[in-house]
Amino acid sequence: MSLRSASLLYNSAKALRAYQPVAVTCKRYLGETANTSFARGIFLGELREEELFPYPDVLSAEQKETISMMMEAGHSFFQETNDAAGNDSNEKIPEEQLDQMRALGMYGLMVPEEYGGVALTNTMYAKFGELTGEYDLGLGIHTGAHQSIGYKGILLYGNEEQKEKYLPSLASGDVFACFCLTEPSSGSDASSIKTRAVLNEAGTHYVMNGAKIWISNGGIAEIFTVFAKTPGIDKKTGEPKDKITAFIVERAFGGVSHGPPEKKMGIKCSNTAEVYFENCEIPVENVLGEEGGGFKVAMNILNNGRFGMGACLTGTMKMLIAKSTDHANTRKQFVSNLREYQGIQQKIARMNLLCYANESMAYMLCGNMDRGAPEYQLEAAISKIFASQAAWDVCDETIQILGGAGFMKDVGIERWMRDLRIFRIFEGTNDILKLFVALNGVQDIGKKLKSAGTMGAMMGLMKNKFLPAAPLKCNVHSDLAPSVDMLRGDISKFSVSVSEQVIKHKKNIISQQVLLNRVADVAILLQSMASVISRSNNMAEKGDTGEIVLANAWCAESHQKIKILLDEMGDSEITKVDEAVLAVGRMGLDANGYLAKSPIGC
Ligand code: MYA
Repeated sequence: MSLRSASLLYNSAKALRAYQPVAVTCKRYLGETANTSFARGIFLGELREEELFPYPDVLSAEQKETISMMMEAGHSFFQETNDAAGNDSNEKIPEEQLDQMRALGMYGLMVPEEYGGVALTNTMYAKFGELTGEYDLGLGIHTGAHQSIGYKGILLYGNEEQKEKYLPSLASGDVFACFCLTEPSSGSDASSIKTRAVLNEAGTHYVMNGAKIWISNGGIAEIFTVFAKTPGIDKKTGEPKDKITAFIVERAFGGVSHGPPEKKMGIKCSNTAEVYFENCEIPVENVLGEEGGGFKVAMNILNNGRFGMGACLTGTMKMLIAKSTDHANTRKQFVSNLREYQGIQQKIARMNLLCYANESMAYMLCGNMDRGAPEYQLEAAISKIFASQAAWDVCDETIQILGGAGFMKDVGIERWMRDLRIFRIFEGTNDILKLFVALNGVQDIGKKLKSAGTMGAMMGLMKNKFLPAAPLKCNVHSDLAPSVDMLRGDISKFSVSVSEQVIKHKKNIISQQVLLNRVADVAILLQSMASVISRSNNMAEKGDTGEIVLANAWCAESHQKIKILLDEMGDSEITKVDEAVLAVGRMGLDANGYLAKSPIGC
């Protein structure tokens, strides 16, 4: 790492202190507390354009300059010092390199200046996160597990004493943090954790016992954000009932130990380990947030951190696209370079569109967080689902375009594929997050239908069936009009179709996972259409209409997919097909493996 780069980053951190971080306010959010989310609006047939326009442009000129300098320093670090392939094969980041990262301020990117951090906004952090995505996902998980979730709880919920005590050493990277939620019997079902903490008789300490698994940084952390059950009383029944509480636990408290580093498919240089708590005594002042309020603390840390994945994987996708175009532009097969063939052009188009939609959603999310959006949990889940799937698809196509070369270890794409696989699983599996998105929307529809009464609801649905969501009040570039019309029409049809399913299935809709997956898929596509329209319009307003072609292509393709998904939702023939497929699944489970006999009789 060159000193030049290091000083650049120091200077940029200094420059940043000259002005307010998150200086952006957005009037429309002031005083509002609930349900201002665009994604929630679409379930109700509303196109909440005040949540959509203008596309967040939240960085001041100085902040843009600062982040550019930091990116330059970061590129130098990754190109000159970091050895991603070496980190992968050694399953470790060398100590000297960790020191360089400390010196660069990479462990305290969003920590306020008074606690020794670089005080980046969400959007600035996202942009810097693109770098780790471009160069080394394993290293990104090490730093991300530390600051995106490891000590995020202290930033979001910590009181002044907790912040003063813990943030400086975490921001400097002198000590590492981790996020301890998952347990052997509690993965997606996060509220079923068994780790328990009980107040001692003196009322001074909680005594914690339990085990956590697959904890990123678990073997190297000194500070643990731990979720454990604590005894409480059910407010409704007055009966005893355990509730989840969040704790800041220091390894130094004693009674904390960890297992060996897990052997993993990818992100190998990041440490993953089991963590055990055995009569670990935690002072009462180390409760994070309210006693019994830990589930919401956990969920909100995850919500708050999820934009990082969308940003980070934007960096990955851009890098993979560049490798693909480079190969397609230079590799000759048959009569011409690969670039001349439609099959390749289609792949390059799809990769670009996926990256564009992902980037648009990720920066819409963190930009809205920066301007004070009170609610973004669905957008965060959607961004995480989309980013992890899109990056996987882009990587898969990169390997396909490179052909045999893509499969060779030395060419280096296989590492990306191994690293990317976990992104669809951790930070909430895409499967569980899809259900989360769909069920939240369905719940809102249920409430609306209830308040309208059955007759009123039916009449409303009949009326809305043929009406697109209201025309936009704000001016959108005329070339985007077809996309806006598709979005308006699709939101309306989506809301009506899901409402019909809510009426049909009533409470039983919770178990209709095939249906709910379709609902989530449409919601994700609608969020992506809205984001690319807003972003390309923002560029057009600045005189650059070049991205409209991307937005229109994405919207046209998404519109086609939505049409199919909505048709499937209401079609009784498709329902029969679904049932037949599910029956095969159940038979497979009963057979405990493959169902059929050998076709050759042996
Ligand atoms: S960490 C492990 C990640 N684990 C998970 O994500 C667990 C997934 N499970 C869940 O999220 C929950 O259990 C689900 C709910 C969603 C299934 N926001 O009855 P409920 C409220 C706000 O539905 P359940 C890892 O992998 C809900 O409204 N509130 O609950 C690290 C309700 O409230 P109320 C929420 O059925 C990997 C209450 O909770 C949310 O039990 C390392 C109960 O709800 C929410 N989201 O299950 C990654 N959900 O009672 C490194 C629920 O008031 C990262 N609620 O009605 C690095 C990234 C790279 C960045 C790099 C940049 C540099």
